[in-house]
Amino acid sequence: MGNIFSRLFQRLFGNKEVRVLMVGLDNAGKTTILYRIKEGSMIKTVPTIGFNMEQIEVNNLKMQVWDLGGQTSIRPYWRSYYQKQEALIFVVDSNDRERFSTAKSELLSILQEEELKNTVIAVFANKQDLPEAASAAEVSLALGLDSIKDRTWTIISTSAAKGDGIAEGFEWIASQIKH
Ligand code: G3D
Ligand code: MG
Repeated sequence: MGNIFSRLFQRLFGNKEVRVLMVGLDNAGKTTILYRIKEGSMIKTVPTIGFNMEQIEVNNLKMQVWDLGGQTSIRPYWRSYYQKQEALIFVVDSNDRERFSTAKSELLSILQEEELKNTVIAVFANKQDLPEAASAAEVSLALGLDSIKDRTWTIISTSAAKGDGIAEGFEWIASQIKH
């Protein structure tokens, strides 16, 4: 176990790839998105304990995508991954209106992290395949994205279940990082 982790960290620190940090409340769809972009197919996910990482290439840009577990108990550990992240993906379950305000607080606290202040932000309004899902515009309003003035951000409609929007989201990130 420790060995796997130390090899991962070696790879992390010895690597010149761009780092993308994916966060959001539990059940938003982070792990599904990660495997969707990696494999192009949906896999059965388990709640993330700790983290998952996948290396992908988008428009000739190599990325390490980190999926950090969303459980409240491990959120304090997110901070260890913040350094040297170039992009942030914030995943929202668009069908979970009851937790939009919790998601908003979470996003606001992440935005205040000093180590993350230079990241571009892509909000994924996920689970758009569900009939009652809030639109990206509604999610944007609920999260108060318009009040983010000092960062480059976008919101993208995604369905990790169907694969919609995921590639577009990562392509937006790649284009922003190349600028
Ligand atoms: P997390 O890593 O953010 O905690 P997961 O979230 O990727 O584990 O996904 C949580 C649940 O939501 C999973 O369902 C997963 O299949 C589902 N899910 C993820 N993305 C979508 C989506 O775009 N549409 C729909 N309809 N479901 C999605 P289970 O049932 O395995 O818990
Ligand atoms: Mg997960």
